[in-house]
Amino acid sequence: MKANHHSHHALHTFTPDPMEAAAAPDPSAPPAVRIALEAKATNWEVSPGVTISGYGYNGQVPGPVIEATQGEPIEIAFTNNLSEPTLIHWHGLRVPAAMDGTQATQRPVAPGETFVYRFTPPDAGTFWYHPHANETEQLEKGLYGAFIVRGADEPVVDREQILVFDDVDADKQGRLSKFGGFRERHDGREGDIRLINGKAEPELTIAAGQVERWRIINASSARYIRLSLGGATFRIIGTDGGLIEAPVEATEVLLPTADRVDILVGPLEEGQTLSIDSLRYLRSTMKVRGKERFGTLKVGPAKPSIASIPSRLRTIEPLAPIDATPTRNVKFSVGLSLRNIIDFNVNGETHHTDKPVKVGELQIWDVENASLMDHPFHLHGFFFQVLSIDGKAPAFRSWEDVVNLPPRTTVKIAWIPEDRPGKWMYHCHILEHHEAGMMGHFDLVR
Ligand SMILES: [Cu+2]
Repeated sequence: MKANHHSHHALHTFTPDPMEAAAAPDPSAPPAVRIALEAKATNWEVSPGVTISGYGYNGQVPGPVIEATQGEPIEIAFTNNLSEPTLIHWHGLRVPAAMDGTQATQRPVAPGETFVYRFTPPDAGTFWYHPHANETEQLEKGLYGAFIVRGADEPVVDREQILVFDDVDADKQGRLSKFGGFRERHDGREGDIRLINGKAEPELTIAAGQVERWRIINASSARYIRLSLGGATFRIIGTDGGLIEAPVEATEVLLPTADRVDILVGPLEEGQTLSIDSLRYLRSTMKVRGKERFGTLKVGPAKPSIASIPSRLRTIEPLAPIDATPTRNVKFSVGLSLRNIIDFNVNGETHHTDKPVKVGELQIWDVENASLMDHPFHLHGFFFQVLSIDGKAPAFRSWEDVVNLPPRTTVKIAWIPEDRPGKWMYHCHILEHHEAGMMGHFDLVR
């Protein structure tokens, strides 16, 4: 069927935005991939006998993996069968503003309503989707899923695994702890049930001698994953915005909340058992966490390998020199207040309204963390390059939509606002900090 023969307009219950015309499929484009997604109450078994009464997309946690092809239109008919409003943000995808799925760009989808998201993913990479309404509760209850976009020229591996990390704060029966205590508002919500793909500390397998691509997503509300595979060396090949220029060997990698990384695992030797851990990471929380296990990797009998990893994966042209003069300063801070006890601010205010950005004008932002805690900075809808962290270049060049802001540190980023005008935002991706106001809105104007 041709893309212009869609009959899905009848499902459109949201008053069309003028922006939406820009998002309509090109009639000459190939047929869209069509997906139906439903949010509903879901009983989610994290381990035998421990079931969380939460939410799921299509009755599962994580939601179904959405697979798309770079440059091919996709259409997602989303139905809300929860008892509360929700909407879906396509995290990391460079979509038109009207499709970004925030309350700045659309009215939340009310219970019983359907909204059709349409866009064409321009980049190959590992992305994810999650609500952008009452998100502290909706994500914790299980609303999140992987969104994979495949390019034409990907490294050849023996097998791919998608690993979505999360943690849940619930008791031994799976009853979710009460939301919103002081520690939770300060630290963000962390839990002692540690999950990969919705299961507590699962056992994964790999064949000896083979090389797998693991696409890893940190979907937790607040927890930082300092990933280690029992000290084994792996190769980083991609970050938020797809492949990096060349594989980078590592024994650990830090994923703040919402971050992604693609790694090559293997070749390993038969009989090895590796612990999939998050190493001790201090981000100035009230509760300190040491090394904790998320899963186990068992190496099975050897199988032949067809893996072929080029030494050069991609070219990423630098957008600006390391010492480029900032065009804007964005300051994250935490302060005490009479009203909220603790305020999470951007440029001195909660839910900051920032100056407009003009299409095509190179943005150089000094993003300063003036507080004593880490915050993961997330920019909606655009990739940026990290030019420097307190004046020092990062270990390798990459495209990102999340970068950690360590305490008392300034991260200089560069990005190009392409011609996708509308309402955009950036925020701390510790969900409780975002909810408390650590965010900025801005208009992208022509
Ligand atoms: Cu934060």
